[in-house]
Amino acid sequence: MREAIFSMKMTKKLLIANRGEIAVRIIRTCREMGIHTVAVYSDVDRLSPHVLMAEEAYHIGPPPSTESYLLGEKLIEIALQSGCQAIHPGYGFLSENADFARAVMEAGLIFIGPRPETIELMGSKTASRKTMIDAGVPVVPGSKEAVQSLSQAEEIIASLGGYPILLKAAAGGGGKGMRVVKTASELSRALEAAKGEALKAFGDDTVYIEKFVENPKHIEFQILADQHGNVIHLWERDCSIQRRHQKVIEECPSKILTPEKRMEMGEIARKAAQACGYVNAGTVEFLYDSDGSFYFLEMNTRLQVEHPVTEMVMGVDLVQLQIKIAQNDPLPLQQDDIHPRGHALECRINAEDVFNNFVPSTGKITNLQHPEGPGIRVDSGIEAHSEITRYYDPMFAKLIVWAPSREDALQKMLRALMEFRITGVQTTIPFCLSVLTHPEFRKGEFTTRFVDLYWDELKESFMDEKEILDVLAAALACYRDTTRKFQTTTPQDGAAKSISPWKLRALPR
Ligand code: MV4
Repeated sequence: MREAIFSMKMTKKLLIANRGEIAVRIIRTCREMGIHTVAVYSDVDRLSPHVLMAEEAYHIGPPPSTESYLLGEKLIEIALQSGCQAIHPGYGFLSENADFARAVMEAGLIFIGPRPETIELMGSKTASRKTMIDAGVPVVPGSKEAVQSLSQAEEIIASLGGYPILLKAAAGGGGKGMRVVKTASELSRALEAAKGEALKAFGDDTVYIEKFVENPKHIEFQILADQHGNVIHLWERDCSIQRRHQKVIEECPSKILTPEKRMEMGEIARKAAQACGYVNAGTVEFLYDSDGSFYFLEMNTRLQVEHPVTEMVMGVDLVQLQIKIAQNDPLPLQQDDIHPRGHALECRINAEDVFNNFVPSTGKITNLQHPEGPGIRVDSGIEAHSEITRYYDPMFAKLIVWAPSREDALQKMLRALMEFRITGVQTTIPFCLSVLTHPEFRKGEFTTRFVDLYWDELKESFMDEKEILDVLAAALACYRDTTRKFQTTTPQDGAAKSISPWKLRALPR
């Protein structure tokens, strides 16, 4: 009887309002669930893997996302016309847009994510802080309301026990509109600057004050909540390794949490989800201070880039669970069913030139070989001959490894990164290698300041490779010159033979 009721709401066809690796990731689960997929694509994505893998695909517009992947109404129309029951937004683009979620529902479709009201509430830092305080979830000590004036700010700071403090945009997130203030003399200018930046970034100049936590770790808890009141957590991910507010390496579990602390934080994360009537998959972010205190930072109302490390250690498919929850199935797992096993690491692979200040690197992928073997997973949105353009996020793939222990996972990740062959664009693989081999990372003793703190050492380590690459490039240029000289008599033949693919394969990246 239960089966009969739930099968009425079975998702048979689903539109993926996204591109790249996450669109491919979602399509894979849909195939396993027998759900037909509808992809959408911009001009430059016409031949992308997510388009080739989906059962159907529709062109939506020119490359800029404002004219393609962000056109909510158009995506809804395509979903309706192609007979979809649901839309999966992935991450980024429209995934945390409450108006889009509402429009999807009003069109009679299922939005695979939380309720629009939850997205809205969590979009406001001041409103979400208030909700958490009322629910007994610890937040960083700070102002309850927006800061109205300099004198009011001074009062609040005095009540917090003084400096350092952090000014944050109420509409913010991702570090925009954030200003550290270390002394009273800086306050006035910092307040103006933070307001200006907030207005520019979010169209809202509301800022508030938090005590500045100087050496925190970024620990986040994965949440799953169904429409029947069941809320569970799937333990934590440590995402402290970031560069300019972009995560670089994530891991599960965190090296430093004790079983007691992990349990305590997990229960608080559940409480946080319950406090906002959370449904579907979500993430509760905490700042974790060196003394063991922790504070709610924000809740991400979407599937996250780093979700695979949780999948590997918990043995679950989060996309499958998202779809089941959205079609009103009860959670097939209870808290007691979650048994973490082993250790997982994820490296984000970006098309960026680490030897040139991480500028985006674009171009055609000429040669691509993924690492393989036990415990290795590559979630990629590209293939050989794909073109990486300047229009979208530079992250084109993720390398995830699983092993019984952190030490084994580290060794496996090093091996896998060195096995990764990609030519045509520069990638952040050398940077990942320098982080993974750093003694403080290996010890697990790192905070969100890791990259800044050890920048010189990290740079020296990956620049070493640059020298080798330069020597190899010079050698290759010489080799080409030499071969060309001998090919002047038969140019047609010579062009094809100028360098053996076997020799190319032997080159690092
Ligand atoms: C903080 C903080 C220290 N103290 N809040 C950065 C992005 C935004 N979501 C919150 N962030 C921070 N908030 C207080 N009161 C330090 C950071 C922070 C950070 C947080 C998580 C991961 C990486 C970070 C890098 C720099 C600063």
